[in-house]
Amino acid sequence: MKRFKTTLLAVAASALALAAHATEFRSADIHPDDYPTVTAVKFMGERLKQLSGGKHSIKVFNNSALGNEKDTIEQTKIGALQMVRVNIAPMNNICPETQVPTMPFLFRSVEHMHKVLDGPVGEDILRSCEKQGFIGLAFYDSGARSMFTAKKPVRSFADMKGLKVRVQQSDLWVSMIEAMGANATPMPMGEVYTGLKTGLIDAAENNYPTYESARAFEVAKYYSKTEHSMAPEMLLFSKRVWDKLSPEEQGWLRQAAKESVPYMRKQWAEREVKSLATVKAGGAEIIEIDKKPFEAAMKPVYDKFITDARLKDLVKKVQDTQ
Ligand code: GTR
Repeated sequence: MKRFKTTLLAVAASALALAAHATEFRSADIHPDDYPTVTAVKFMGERLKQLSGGKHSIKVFNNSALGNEKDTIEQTKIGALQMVRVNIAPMNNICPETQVPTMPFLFRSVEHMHKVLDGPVGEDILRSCEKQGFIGLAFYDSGARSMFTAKKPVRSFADMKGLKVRVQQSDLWVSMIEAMGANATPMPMGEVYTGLKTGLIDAAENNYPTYESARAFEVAKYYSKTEHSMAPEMLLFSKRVWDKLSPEEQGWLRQAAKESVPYMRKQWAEREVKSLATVKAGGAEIIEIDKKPFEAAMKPVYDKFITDARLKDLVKKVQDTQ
């Protein structure tokens, strides 16, 4: 009997030890269940489970369940949250190097963007957020962002004048919109639909999948293809939590994140096509627009934000990437 009890105790103790080490990392996202950023992090979680022999997994809290992007970035920094998927824009004020891939009209094509972000410049930018408390695990696609308006269509650069445009919470983004002659109002994505509907804002800008999934096309049916920025998405891990993990565990996380990138890109390409069809069927008017005056107006933005030698060098490296 005594021996049986001892064995039971030993089993219970080892189960407890296992439980203490098995971790379900929590990751935040603002998007709905079927959005490519959400499905990609779920895929990463599956790979992590396999690589760690069932020890680690990821639970995605999407639909802004844990707050807007700015809030969840803060939670990740203090380690209350282990991981977050956000656009690069709300990192602009925190980690200056993230301004580079956000810059207007910097990437010439999706291929150019992939080449830069998959190479040493991308690595450098991911690593640059470490001193601010974030381990940059990966970049995800976010297509090109364009302007959409509720009442009056933007058919030329001059039509931007005086428009109240919602922007992401980034000084660089405010400046970009002001350089277009409009007024910028920073606010979380979750407030855009109501803002457009009530007339608090006249316009916002985003890629097709978010224009579609946020139902913005229902309240702002003019989508003008300015394609002014290809600011990518970022996958960030809390450095506070990271530093407590073993090199082996860190390796699993890095590998699983890396493997989720091609998965995400495939989902993204498909979603862009699907979203465009959905918004068109929903009554959106897709407007072709001369992008040259927009591009020409961006010089003051570069002068204001790409100020030191390091940022200038990174921009040059992007431009020189063939
Ligand atoms: C989306 C992006 C989100 C968020 C949103 C926004 O394209 O995926 O992370 O940044 O835009 O405009 O706030």
